Amino acid sequence: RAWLPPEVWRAIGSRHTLVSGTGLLVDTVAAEVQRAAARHGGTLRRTTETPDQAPADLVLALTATLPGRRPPAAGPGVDLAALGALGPEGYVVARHGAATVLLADAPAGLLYGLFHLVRLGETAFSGAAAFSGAAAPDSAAAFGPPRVFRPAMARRMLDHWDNVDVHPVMGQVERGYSGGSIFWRDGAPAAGRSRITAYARLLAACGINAVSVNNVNVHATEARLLTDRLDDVADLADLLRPYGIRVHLAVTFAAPVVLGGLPTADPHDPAVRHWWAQTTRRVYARLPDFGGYLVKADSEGQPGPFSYGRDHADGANLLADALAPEGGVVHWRAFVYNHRQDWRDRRTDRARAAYDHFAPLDGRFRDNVIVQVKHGPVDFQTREPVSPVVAAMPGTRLAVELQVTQEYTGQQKHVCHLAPWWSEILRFAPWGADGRTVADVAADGGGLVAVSNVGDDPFWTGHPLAQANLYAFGRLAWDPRLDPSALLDEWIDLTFDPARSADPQLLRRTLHEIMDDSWRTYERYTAPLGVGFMVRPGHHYGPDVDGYEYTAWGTYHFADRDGVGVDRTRATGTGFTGQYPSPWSEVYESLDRCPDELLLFFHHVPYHHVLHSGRTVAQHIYDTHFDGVAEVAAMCRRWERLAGLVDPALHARVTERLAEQLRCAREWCDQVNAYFHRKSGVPDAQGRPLH
Ligand code: GCW
Repeated sequence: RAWLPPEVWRAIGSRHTLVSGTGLLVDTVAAEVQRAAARHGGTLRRTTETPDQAPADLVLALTATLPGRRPPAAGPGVDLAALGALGPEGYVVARHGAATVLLADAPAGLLYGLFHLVRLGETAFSGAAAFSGAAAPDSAAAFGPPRVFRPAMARRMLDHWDNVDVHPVMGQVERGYSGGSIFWRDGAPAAGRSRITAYARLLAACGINAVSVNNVNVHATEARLLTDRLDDVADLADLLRPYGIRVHLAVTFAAPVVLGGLPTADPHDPAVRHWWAQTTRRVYARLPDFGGYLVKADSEGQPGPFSYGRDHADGANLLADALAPEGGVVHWRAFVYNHRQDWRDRRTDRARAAYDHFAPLDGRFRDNVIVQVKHGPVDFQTREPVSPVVAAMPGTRLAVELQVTQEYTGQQKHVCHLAPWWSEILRFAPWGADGRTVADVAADGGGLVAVSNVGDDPFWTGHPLAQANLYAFGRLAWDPRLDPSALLDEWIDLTFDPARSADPQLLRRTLHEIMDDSWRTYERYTAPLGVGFMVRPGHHYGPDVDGYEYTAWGTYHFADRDGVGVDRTRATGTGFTGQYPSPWSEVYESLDRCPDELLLFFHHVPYHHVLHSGRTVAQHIYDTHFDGVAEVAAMCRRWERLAGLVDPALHARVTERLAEQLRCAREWCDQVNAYFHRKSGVPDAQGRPLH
């Protein structure tokens, strides 16, 4: 019940296909083709060496099997030499004589190329295919000269916040909205192994190649995955490997103490260094393709180097040194801030924390350390500026972390299609329009990472439409320039097989109408103008405007009778704007130039402040909240039109979730509007009820 149902393999499955090459992933490719052929009437021939000249509609070949790197069938040659090395995951697709040819230097390339052909469907064989990818400028071109596809990011990773045990407060999956873990059940590996294989296949089809299999908050049982429960991790790795996915593990910095019985975890202590080296050696002896460690240290109660008077470079390098001989990496999270802040203290600013801790360490991290930065400076809010850390560490490999799980964006009860938001983030140019983008920094560094939204729910993601977020994340990590709307089409094509629908246009149009703008709709009825939070403390679902206002978590809006927002300017506030390079440093500092949607993130303004839109802040709050609710009501009506056009169980599930979204959106609207009306006394220009 996700993308890649058997029907979407029709084009490939009805052809005569030749697969040549050896390797685990070539076996996977052949098995996929075989399964499709068995269903749709085609055939598969398999060779391990030079393909014969017998005719085929589709040739999938490792270049090593081609003498002189020339493709087998007759016709104009694909000049591979001119195309350059395809790399470990790249591939080339071409029409070649009467055949479609997919070539790769390495097995993973064949696998990703195969899924590319699935996306193309019949057009892959028509001779007039737009085979250049969803957003490439020439995507309308005919199936022209051979083109090479290579991922922008070498590592495209999902972090599961899954616990082996059920945590008393967080449940099994921390911030999981799709049931229990697909990896773990009742304290042991989950029995549904075929489900894990199915998951690996879904991930490979959107380009993901690495998974961290346990929560970054590492509790007692999960800590042991590193040592005496390593076999459980190796079992998972066996299931994920055939689809090119490497396993990573979240580890606790206190492991030498809690697992090794040492008196300290001090990174400078020789016994501690020895323990990590030994332990890591044992991990690789059992699991030679292990990816590496993921660490949340000195954050929200997790142990870290600060306890020993050391900094995060000392901590990260300790693990990096243990991993280096084995070829592993450590993903070291930059999500470090004081979660025991005094709300009365107006000078401490959580937004500053990651930069303040990490920017001074630039240049001190080993090559196999990847500092993993949340995309925004605070915490996965619906709207935040890009984290200034992205532009502050030129001598460090950075990975950018997104949140596919919808902790702050409706918890998979609300439709909130996040690809447009991620696309904005990835295209953002921290040094100004002509400079490198966030995507460039991630591509040159540690890649793109996201927190997974998957669980043991029959639809995988609780809300069936939330699958599109997972799909889009993988595709954007492969190519950050892809157009979000085109990606939605890809997902629709691969999931609903609209060609076979009774009304393909209605299906596609309705899904676009509901999903394209749904992130902005969500933004309209929740916290305004980038101020963030206003969610119910703890579980973070639904409105509570002052819920965090007098807590220790550092997430405040400072609304009073005159105005609202956080003054983060250098002139009068926390100085956070100074963490950005020019021009953003000046743009965000300036009340006039700051973009409306981030105004309250950077400035505290009176309710009568006039936005670029021409409306006052108070009127903007009222209008957007009413609009947001109306848009959700429209989503509900539109979805009704799809009854009978999609699987009835899926239709029912979405209907039920939309009803909850509408209820919750009204609640948000009424609470936020009532709150600001009561604080400010400003009436609504349109006289609507503000309660
Ligand atoms: O947003 C917060 C979440 C925590 C999470 C933390 C993090 C895993 O509320 O549940 O802990 O972020 O990213 O580490």
